[in-house]
Amino acid sequence: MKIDVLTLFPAMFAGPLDESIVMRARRAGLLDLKIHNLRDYTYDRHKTVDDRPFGGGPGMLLKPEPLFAAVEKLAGKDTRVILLSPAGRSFNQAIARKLARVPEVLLVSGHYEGFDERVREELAHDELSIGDYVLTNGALPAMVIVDAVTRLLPGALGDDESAQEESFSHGLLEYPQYTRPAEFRGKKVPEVLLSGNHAEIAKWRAEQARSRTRERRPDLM
Ligand code: 9D3
Repeated sequence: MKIDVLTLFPAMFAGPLDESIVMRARRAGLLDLKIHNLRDYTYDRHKTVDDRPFGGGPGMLLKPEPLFAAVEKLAGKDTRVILLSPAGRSFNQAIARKLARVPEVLLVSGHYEGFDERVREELAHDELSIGDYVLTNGALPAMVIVDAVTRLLPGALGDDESAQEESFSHGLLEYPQYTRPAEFRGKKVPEVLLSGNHAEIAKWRAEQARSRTRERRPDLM
């Protein structure tokens, strides 16, 4: 899979995507990730990326010309172009699974200035938010989406990680887990987990997952 990211803050991307499962996927050739600076697509002496909204009002808007130049350069005819903004539909695991099946994606990061509406109309196939809170720009959302999608690429997870993934894909929260020691600072591991009775353990875990989900995330049930 090829993912290109267009951003005004390319330096933010150094680090999070250079570690762990994402870096392993990149090294294995499963993910071809490239970060591009929107400012490289400006055409004036001052490298202007934004301007004031027609009709007045607070804030600035990203100008269409650099965005059009960048997207036309970076996106092929089969590239899925996705704007990142607080006004997008909410990213979730179902969207991550769909994106993991798209060969070429271009993530266009906004920031505290919206997009000129013509960018939405002419360039974007979709617009995503990562949740209902206000960030300073779309760089972290872009990294979140790259991370969530990359671990779903075939071969990205090791055998152990894949097996875990399967056993937790029941749509509930995880049951409580413990490792050694069996008693720590006076707190004992639930007896059933030490019993060796696998049917009882499975029953206990299922009940814990259910009650925990009912308590914390009834929306999932
Ligand atoms: C005046 C309206 N503001 C929206 C609440 C403007 C605005 C604030 C912050 C526009 C952009 C931003 C920067 N955030 C993103 O670009 C962004 C984002 C987010 O803030 N939260 C969750 N998901 C995303 S995806 C992109």
